[in-house]
Amino acid sequence: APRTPLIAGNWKMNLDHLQAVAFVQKLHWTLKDAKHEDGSVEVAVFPPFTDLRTVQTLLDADKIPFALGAQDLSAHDSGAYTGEVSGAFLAKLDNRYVIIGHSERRQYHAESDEVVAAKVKAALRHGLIPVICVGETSEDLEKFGASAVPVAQLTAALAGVKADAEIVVAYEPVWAIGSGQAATPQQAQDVCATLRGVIAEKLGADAAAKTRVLYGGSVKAANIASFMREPDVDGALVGGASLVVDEFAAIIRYQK
Ligand code: G2H
Repeated sequence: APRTPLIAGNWKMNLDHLQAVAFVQKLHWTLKDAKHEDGSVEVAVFPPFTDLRTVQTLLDADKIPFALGAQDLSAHDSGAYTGEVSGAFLAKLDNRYVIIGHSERRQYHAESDEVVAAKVKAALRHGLIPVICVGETSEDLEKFGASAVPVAQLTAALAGVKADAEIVVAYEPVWAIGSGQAATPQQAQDVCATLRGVIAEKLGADAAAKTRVLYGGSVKAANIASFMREPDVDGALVGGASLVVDEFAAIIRYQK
């Protein structure tokens, strides 16, 4: 397969830096000899900002093959932006990824498509791979169907992005987030394929073939394989189930 599957754990506002150490060590021991060790699946964890330094030190010291990512970043590089975190700081801490435009940021922090687009550019400026989250609410789904809102959000987020930029896209229907009610594999496939079409249109066929498109929303060990069997689903962005060592390890060990 041309695209290495990505299993990403979005911790949201859970696990402080001491709990993070215990969690990452336990996950690593649990996964000994798992396929992520041979590079056939990439694993990434997205802890809160205050954990990043500690987790980076642990991954580095114990040669743990998880990629590190942040849950957000500032659209600005430095300056008078109280409470914000620059992509430059994240890059210095060996972050590979940064989640941008998660529905919880859009909902609770009023992040517009314009803010998301500015953050995508900031991430790329600092050599970070943006994990661009898009998805429709249940009202959107009723009014416009599944793809219209995700397509509009991704189109806006890709404004000004160059064809050779590495990005990841995550389709997270808002009605499936933390609800226990995941999309069906067919629903995920349909929207992920449509989003790949947007990438092709905006960044070209090469980028569309290379870019990982993830599904997110109530992914767990019991349903991961059904999503991974779909040709346009290249991995998962996992919330709640990424906080339970055995559950997240089982997701990483999925068999198609
Ligand atoms: C969607 C997902 C992770 P959960 O937000 O980003 O969370 O798996 O808890 O639905």
